[in-house]
Amino acid sequence: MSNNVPVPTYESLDKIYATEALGRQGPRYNALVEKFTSLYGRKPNFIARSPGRVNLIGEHIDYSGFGVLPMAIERDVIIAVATTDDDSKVRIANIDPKYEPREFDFEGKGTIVTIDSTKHEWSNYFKCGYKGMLERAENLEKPKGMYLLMDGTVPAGSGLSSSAAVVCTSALATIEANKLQLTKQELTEIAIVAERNVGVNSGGMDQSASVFSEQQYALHVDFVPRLSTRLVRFPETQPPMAFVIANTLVTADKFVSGPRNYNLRVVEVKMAALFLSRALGLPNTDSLKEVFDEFAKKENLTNASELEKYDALLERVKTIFPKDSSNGQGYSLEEVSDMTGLPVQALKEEYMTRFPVETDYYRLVQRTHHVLTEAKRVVEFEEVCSEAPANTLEILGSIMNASQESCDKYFNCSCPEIDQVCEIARKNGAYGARLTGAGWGGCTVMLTTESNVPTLIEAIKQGYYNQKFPDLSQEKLVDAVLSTQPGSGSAVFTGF
Ligand code: NG1
Ligand code: MG
Repeated sequence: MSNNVPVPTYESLDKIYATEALGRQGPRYNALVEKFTSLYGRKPNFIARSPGRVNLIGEHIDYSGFGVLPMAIERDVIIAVATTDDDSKVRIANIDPKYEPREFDFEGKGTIVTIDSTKHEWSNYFKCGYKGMLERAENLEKPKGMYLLMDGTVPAGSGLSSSAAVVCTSALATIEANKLQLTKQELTEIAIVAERNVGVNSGGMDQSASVFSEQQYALHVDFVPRLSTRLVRFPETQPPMAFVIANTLVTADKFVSGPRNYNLRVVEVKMAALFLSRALGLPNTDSLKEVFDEFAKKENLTNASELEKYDALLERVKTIFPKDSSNGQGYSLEEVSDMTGLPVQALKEEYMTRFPVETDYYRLVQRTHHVLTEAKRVVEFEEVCSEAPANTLEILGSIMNASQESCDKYFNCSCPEIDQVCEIARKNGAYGARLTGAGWGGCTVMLTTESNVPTLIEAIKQGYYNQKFPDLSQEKLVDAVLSTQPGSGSAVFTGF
């Protein structure tokens, strides 16, 4: 990958407008404008765009407050928008007929719009961005009416963050339609909180990657003390490196299975932090990042390297957890209550009411181990990127493989199909292979060389798709394995 692109410093949305030519995406935009015009009998005023992302390293640690390293992909959501002063209605249609057109009204300043998170409904994701933005625009008496047509190319439920791409695009469309003054930082922070309205207690990695990414770079995202991002250069390797994404085509819908997987993990890591802050004599917190920071302070490690701090805490937590009564399956809620000093009822109210969970045991030891080692791997990965030693590909690959193993063993967010694709990849020239995104299905990301991309893709077709999905159409197959370049973030296109 070439890395001679200047580092842009966008500060406000005034500068978000895309200046680059649309290149090979041009025909898609033209088709969207044409369909829009025939559907609504008017031309769009602008098109808002936000991409999906692939996470290179740092899985399931954003909601504990640790930094992550995703990059945007070319797949995205684009929404053509026309505004009207005649009403404050929103009419939204989708190029894909499987998503039926919807219409809703602005319900006034307090409510903005009702989102029924018990229903799995595509327009809810649009409503999230719309609602989040208008909640912020306190001075706006009456928002514009909107006509919208959406086209998305991020496969849903695949760990490439189609959801955040929709929410960020809808937030951006609402900003542009109502001429709101906001920075990228504010747009992202609002989109993060707004997406929780669909019922998933998500972290902030996806929205940050979608908004802030730049072509040719990975994006380091920090959440503490507040959201901040920096671009990370890929090392120039010999032979040149490339990433390939392969979708297992097992859809893991967090909306449906959240109480047993994603939302449960969020609760488990918070419980672990509550226990550790108490057991280590630190200020009371439910964030593992805060435990990490406070522990370093208490142990006088402020001058130690990040890696040394992780090692010290990892060593300490090895012996700090009590034995569980379930023979290694995890702690019962009563045991968690004893460990954290919070009554069962308080735990339920604080952590399981808005986002319900379903489980008998909470696996705090395993989750803590994953989060701390994974956060350490993010630091290691970036160090290797900046130092670019001779064996860069081997080291980055082994970090990715260690991440996969930890996701599987300690965070239990892999699945047999992911394991299988990773194994095929490693046997066919991938230095590293791991799940990306939430897991339990969805996509894998693999590190290989540019020249090995065709061989790797062919091996996955033969060894995985042809075996598991023999009837898959050529079109779907092309869609399932993608070689991708780091893409650019959110933008608004005008001039139609
Ligand atoms: P996916 O499922 O890929 O959109 C989710 C979360 C992220 C992060 C990853 C795991 C949402 C919107 N995103 O990503 O914040 O926690 O899982 O690293 O839920
Ligand atoms: Mg998502």
